[in-house]
Amino acid sequence: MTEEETAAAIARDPEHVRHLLRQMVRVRRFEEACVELYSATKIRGFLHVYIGEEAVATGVMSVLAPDDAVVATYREHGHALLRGVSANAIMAEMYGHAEGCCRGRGGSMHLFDAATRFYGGNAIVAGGLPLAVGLALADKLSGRDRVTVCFFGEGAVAEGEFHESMNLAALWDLPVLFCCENNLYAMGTALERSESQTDIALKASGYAIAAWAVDGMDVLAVEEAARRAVDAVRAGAGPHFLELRTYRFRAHSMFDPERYREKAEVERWMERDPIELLRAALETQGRLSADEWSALQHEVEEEVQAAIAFAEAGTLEPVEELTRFVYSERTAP
Ligand SMILES: Cc1ncc(C[n+]2csc(CCOP(=O)(O)OP(=O)(O)O)c2C)c(N)n1
Ligand SMILES: [Mg+2]
Repeated sequence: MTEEETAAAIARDPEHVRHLLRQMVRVRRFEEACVELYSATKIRGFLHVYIGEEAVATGVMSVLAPDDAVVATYREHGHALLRGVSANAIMAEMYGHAEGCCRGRGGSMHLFDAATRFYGGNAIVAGGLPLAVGLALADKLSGRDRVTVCFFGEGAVAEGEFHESMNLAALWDLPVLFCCENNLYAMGTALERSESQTDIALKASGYAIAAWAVDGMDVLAVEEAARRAVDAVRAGAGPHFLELRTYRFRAHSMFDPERYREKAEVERWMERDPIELLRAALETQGRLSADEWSALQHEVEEEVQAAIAFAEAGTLEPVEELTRFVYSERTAP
């Protein structure tokens, strides 16, 4: 967005824009704490953080209705939090504790919550796409007025599932919004080293899906694009596709020495930190005082610390229960 457009959006509803800032800070602080807890071996297994990409999930999630469905990847702690899964239930899940949103069976990569229609947490690259298409197909066949939003990385476009999902969503005219989080890298592979066509929105257009690219570091631009797309999907205009251009500031996971990109590149992107951009814009417009900013940070910190305390006080499932909820308890007649 231009400076004028940003100023106009802030003037229209400063309270809402502060809310978006708070949401991004919640995701950032929650994950910074996860990184510390991982180093302290409180959280085990894999951990992929979304730091730098917060504007994407925040802007999109802001325009969804409670009844809509969300499908995400293994980089999904923020998506779960923004969808309304409590920080307590997520942190306890990260600890593998029974009080977690999947009773400790999912962990970082498989957060799931039926109550908020949050369908994961999917560790398989592109694995969420056919799931989203199926959810949207079910809604269409049942005549339900709901939208399914599917987040996935640009690495997913190299998978057959991506192409099959695009084709069927378009062919069957399904109420699904695809959100490609294009952070330019799939683990250590740069997009231009794996794809002959790096314009991802164009790939979706090739399947006759309305698609466009958005500045994924600008939460107001993301929200505006998402509103336009979700409104169209809800109105029956078929699947839509957003390519959200973003960047992860941290390594792919906790096991990544980052030998595939230059520090200078990371630093250049960090100059467009989505949180700093919005905070600066609010301050320039006189809509965020120093006191309001520190109160916001303090409240977020309290939420995160309470979640850690909740997870610390959690319990492990008894060994006898380990296969419960993993396989169906119903036996064939
Ligand atoms: C089908 C499949 N192949 C390989 C992997 C290993 N893997 C995990 S993450 C990843 C990179 C995915 O990159 P992208 O889709 O761009 O998402 P990002 O991590 O950048 O958010 C790969 C190859 C996997 N999980 N699933
Ligand atoms: Mg990527």
